[in-house]
Amino acid sequence: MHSQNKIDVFFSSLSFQEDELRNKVVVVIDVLRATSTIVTALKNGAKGVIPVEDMGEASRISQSVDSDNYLLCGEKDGVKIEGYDLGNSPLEYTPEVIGGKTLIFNTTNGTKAIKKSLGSASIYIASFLNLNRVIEALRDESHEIVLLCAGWKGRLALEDTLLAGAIIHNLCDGELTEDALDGARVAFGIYQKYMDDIPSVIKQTNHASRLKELIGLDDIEYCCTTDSCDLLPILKDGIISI
Ligand code: 3SL
Repeated sequence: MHSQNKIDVFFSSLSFQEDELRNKVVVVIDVLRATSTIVTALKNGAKGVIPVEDMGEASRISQSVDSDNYLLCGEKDGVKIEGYDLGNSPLEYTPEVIGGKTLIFNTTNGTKAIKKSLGSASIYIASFLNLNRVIEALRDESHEIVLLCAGWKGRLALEDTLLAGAIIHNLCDGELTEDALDGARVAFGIYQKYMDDIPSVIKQTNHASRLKELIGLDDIEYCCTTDSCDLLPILKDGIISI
């Protein structure tokens, strides 16, 4: 089992400096919805996902590639960006639509968190959908681990904290040691409080309420499904793939 004092949790992309990630393995978490969408896209046959910082970077890349093989995807404040092929609903990313394509992916918080992790040793993409696979990969990890919750515009997001807590809870077999870091203790404690009722707690989070107004409940229910995707997306050379 990985030593718990080497696991930290950052609760938003604004709560750390890039150089704090050097030589660490970063697990990026954006349950609603960016990392759930990335995991789904790769499960359904996307060739790769290029995370971008903003609309400028997305349009620069899309202008330099063959449009038959690439799709421009993402959202701003939960809504598909005008002119993009797809938004950020994982349910849109079916094999028929994205099979064999490389996705240029631009989201409000999730892809920014990934981009901010570029100086780390490795970057893994986590969601409830691939929870078990992420845990397996971390069990033998020799680097220090940072669970990076994308949050929402610099604020904590409870659904991300719950997934960070679930990862820690599994890695330590339900027993946190006394020397665990503060971030790990907080995520672990919140997960322990709600662990028997994760989907209903997530449906009541701030971001779920925003999404419910915009698109209903389907995406939220889907993103709470545990272990439906047995894969570990990893970022290498600017592209996330499996
Ligand atoms: O912030 C993000 O990266 C998105 O996942 C937010 S949303 O769920 O598309 O609103």
